[in-house]
Amino acid sequence: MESDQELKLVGFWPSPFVIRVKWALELKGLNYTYIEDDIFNKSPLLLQLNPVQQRVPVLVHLNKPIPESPIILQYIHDTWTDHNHTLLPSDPHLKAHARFWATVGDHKLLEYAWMAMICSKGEEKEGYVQSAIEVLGLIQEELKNDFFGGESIGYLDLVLGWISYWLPVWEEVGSMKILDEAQFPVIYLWAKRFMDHPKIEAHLPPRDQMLVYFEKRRIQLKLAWNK
Ligand SMILES: N[C@@H](CCC(=O)N[C@@H](CS)C(=O)NCC(=O)O)C(=O)O
Repeated sequence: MESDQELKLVGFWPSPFVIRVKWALELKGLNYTYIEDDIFNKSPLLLQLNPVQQRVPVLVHLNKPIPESPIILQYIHDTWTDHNHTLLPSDPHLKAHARFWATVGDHKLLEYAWMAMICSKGEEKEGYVQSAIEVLGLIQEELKNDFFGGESIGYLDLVLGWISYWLPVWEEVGSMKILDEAQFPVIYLWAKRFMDHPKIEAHLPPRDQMLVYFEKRRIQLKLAWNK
């Protein structure tokens, strides 16, 4: 077990990027200190730890900061090799494959779903929704077992995990549907399975607070971006 001094996570409660790191640390059974930051009023600590991007999450291990959630997950996988929960496969091709789909998830699905939530202009919004649905279809084809990681939750499950809890909130806030149970039964069941894992569900922010937060963000960004 790591002591509190050795492992810290700087985060922001509604972030879909921070939660994946929390989940990884919990699955690995690592002891860490969570430090809540405010991305609208960033602390000197965050600016010092991640001066280039000034974003959360940042993991601090033995006083060394590691930013960017996919990089942090990789770091956790590489560093705590003796812990029983493996995040990435050892085969280089399978590893590259998981990283590729994680990139698709973040740079396409998450981006489209986020823009669809913010956008209120009919045609433009529909375009983002359709793009998200298309990518979700491709991601669904990649699921061959209970989890993307095989029998247990792995790196790609953690990166895509926001689909199970954040996406339904974004759908409600944005009055839209992306993850339709009838259209995506496999992903729908995966999302339920993922959420039912005790280490996953124990660390979710309250849904009612998420709805309030993302509705506020939707209105702010819609005005700022003229969407
Ligand atoms: N690609 C990054 C994204 C991190 C990110 O966008 N974090 C947001 C919170 S959800 C943030 O810190 N935003 C502050 C800013 O951009 O100034 C990751 O996966 O860690």
